[in-house]
Amino acid sequence: MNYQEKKYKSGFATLIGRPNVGKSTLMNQLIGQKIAITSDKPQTTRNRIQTVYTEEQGQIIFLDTPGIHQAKNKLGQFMVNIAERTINEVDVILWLVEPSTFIGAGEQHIIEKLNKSKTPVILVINKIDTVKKQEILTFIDAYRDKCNFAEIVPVSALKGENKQQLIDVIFKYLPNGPMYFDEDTVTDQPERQIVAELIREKALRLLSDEIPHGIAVTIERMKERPDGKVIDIDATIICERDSHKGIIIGKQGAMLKNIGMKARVEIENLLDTKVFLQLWVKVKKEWRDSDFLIKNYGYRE
Ligand code: GDP
Ligand code: K
Ligand code: MG
Repeated sequence: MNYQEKKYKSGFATLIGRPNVGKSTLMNQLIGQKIAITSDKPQTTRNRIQTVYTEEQGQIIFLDTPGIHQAKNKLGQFMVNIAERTINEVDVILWLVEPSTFIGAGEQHIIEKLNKSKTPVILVINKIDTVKKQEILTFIDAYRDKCNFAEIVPVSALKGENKQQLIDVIFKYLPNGPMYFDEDTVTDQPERQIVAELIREKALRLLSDEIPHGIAVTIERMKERPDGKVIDIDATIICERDSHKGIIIGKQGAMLKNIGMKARVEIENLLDTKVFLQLWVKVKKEWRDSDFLIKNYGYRE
């Protein structure tokens, strides 16, 4: 196909914003598939995750990043670096904000970064399902002058409200270009990585607040049985303290069993086959301050 003649458009769009504003939820909604895990805990997303949206008018490659926040350790610094670096590498930036007129230090920090960059910025006011319709204009007014926004689009990532409108707006800022990926490609994340992430998501969602920041998940084995009907998966949840290990396992193993059950359902969906999942828990003190262990647990740039 000659893409110049056909006016095919393609390019990169990055999602940025404070932790928990709904970046991963929005990306999953836009591509129509759950690739990035989500939860109500900050620092759920640790890697840069690339997904591909393909339709007749073109192809959008989305980059979901960890939120921009104050780093407290090496893992945190690694995450912030990823988020900040992508700003200048893409064709368009989607800056997600909460539906609020309050612009705090976190937003101010992002505004400074954006004003230094030449990339067009679409302000996405997310979670509009939580506010009254007539309030939306006041949020737009609060933000309008903060940056030279290319567009402002209110959406609900959770409900999919204004999804197509946002897609069309993104295409306006993409150059003519080739189809970079074939239409079956959805993500650059290896299956093993998504499986590990789905387990981490269930742990994040089920455990109390202080533990989730300190966990990682590794896959030791992922193997199809000879009959081709079941995949056996052995995975380990890494935590930082002995006391955390006890909580993750739970009374008579109840918590670990629940994490495993919920993760298995989604892994079976992803792999489209039956899964036998076995989970272990291991303590590695202060792994988040070790470059070696951060890499070892799958966080690579
Ligand atoms: P991220 O840290 O920016 O990637 O945020 P997540 O995608 O992990 O979402 C954080 C929390 O906000 C989750 O509990 C989501 O279910 C919730 N959330 C995301 N988008 C919406 C939305 O449009 N409406 C509502 N009500 N909740 C949302
Ligand atoms: K989150
Ligand atoms: Mg996220």
